Amino acid sequence: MSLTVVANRVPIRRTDDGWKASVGGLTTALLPVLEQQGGVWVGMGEDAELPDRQPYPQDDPDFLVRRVPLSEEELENYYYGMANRVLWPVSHYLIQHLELKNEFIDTYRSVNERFAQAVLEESPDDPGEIIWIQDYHLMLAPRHIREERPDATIGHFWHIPWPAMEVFRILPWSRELLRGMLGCDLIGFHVQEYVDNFIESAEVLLGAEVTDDTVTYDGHTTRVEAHPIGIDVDRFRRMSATDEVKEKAAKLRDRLGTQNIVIGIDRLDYTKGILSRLTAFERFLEQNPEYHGKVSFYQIATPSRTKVESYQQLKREVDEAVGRINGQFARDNWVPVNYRYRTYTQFELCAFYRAADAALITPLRDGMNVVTQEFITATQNGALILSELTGAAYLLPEAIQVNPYDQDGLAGAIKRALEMPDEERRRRLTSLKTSVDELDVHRWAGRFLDSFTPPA
Ligand code: GDG
Repeated sequence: MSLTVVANRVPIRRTDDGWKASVGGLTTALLPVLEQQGGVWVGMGEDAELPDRQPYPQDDPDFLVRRVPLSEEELENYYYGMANRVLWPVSHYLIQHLELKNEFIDTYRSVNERFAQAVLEESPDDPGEIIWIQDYHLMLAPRHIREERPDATIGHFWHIPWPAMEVFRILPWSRELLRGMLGCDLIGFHVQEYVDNFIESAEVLLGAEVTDDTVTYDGHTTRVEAHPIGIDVDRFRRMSATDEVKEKAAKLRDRLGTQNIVIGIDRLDYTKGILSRLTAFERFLEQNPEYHGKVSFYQIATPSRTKVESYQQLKREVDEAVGRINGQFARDNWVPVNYRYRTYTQFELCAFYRAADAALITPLRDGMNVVTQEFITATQNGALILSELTGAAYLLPEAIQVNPYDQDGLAGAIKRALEMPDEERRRRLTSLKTSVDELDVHRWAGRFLDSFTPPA
């Protein structure tokens, strides 16, 4: 058996030292499988100079990288349009950011067809071959592949929430998109809530025949299962125990100079709840003057989708909120909110995780949220405040769970985290670490792939 992975992005990038595998959960999980079994990874080509076909590693190739070259206009409509301005906001229930344009879906259709074509060209037509498609960029590709290759084994993993049927049906193309997905044999989501929402969408919108874990439509049955994703636990554990990370963490604590540090780490995205987190921290400071000068909030926001207007506006609003809070509360040597709009290395992120007394992870919606798992793995005694509207919340009951829209609740949770008795902190963290170990991303990939052949 070999594997064909199909994802929006290819798993390698050019560095000063030549081509390297990118760092990220998906790549970490799937490259070892490709290295062992061989296969191909199909992803978009954003740069016309790069070859369509690139064996990797160059010297002694394990697998093939196949690019689907996209023009700037295609990238604009398929990626920045349909993926980021339509499917992303709808799936996160944030429909005020939805922009429906015909050119988005038209290009999405043709790009999905081209991805399917590349799969058909590169993926061997063997009975043992598994074609594994990733995420919301590629909803229509499974059906195209199925039409050409009725016996293919096709899976899809959806990394974001699948919304309630009533929300998904807002999309004028909801039925077409569902039909596209139902070309698969197996569809994976992080948690049962999304599985149930998907099955209900297929039942109501397509009149498909369903059970608790299958959808039968047009003579083909698709299994739908929860497969929660994890992180590369060993890697994060090892990184956070290095002298480099320990020194960076100690320096950060010295520099901030407060007894308590609370951190937030996210892509700058309106789903992550950064603004409401900032106003909750402001409320915490208003309500708890005894903490003035004693707590620092450190928010890292990594630039993301900067071409999209909603993201530009969010950046302005976050800048403004940080200015307002610091303007009101900062004094002498104390800056209550430290805000960084930039990208860090994973080592640097580990130092932040290790330096923090508490992490404030409060998305308005999030498929899983793996920053949570990175923090749990790296911290030695930190407390976790986690939005109940994340996939992670289902798996981590020992976190302090909050409704991210409830400002008083969030402010109270910050106080509770900072004042949590040591014994309770330790007990919760031990249990959280056990859950995160269990979710490990290598196991996730193994479980998904094993699920194609369920025990008889
Ligand atoms: C989607 C779903 C689901 C962040 N800043 C930097 C940096 N990061 C890394 C984090 C973490 C990752 O990015 C973000 O992961 P999330 O899970 O928070 O979110 P999404 O990007 O929205 O991903 C999500 C995920 O897919 C997996 O299925 O959990 O729900 O939305 O790993 O560490 N990494 C580096 N520098 C940064 O500045 N190196």
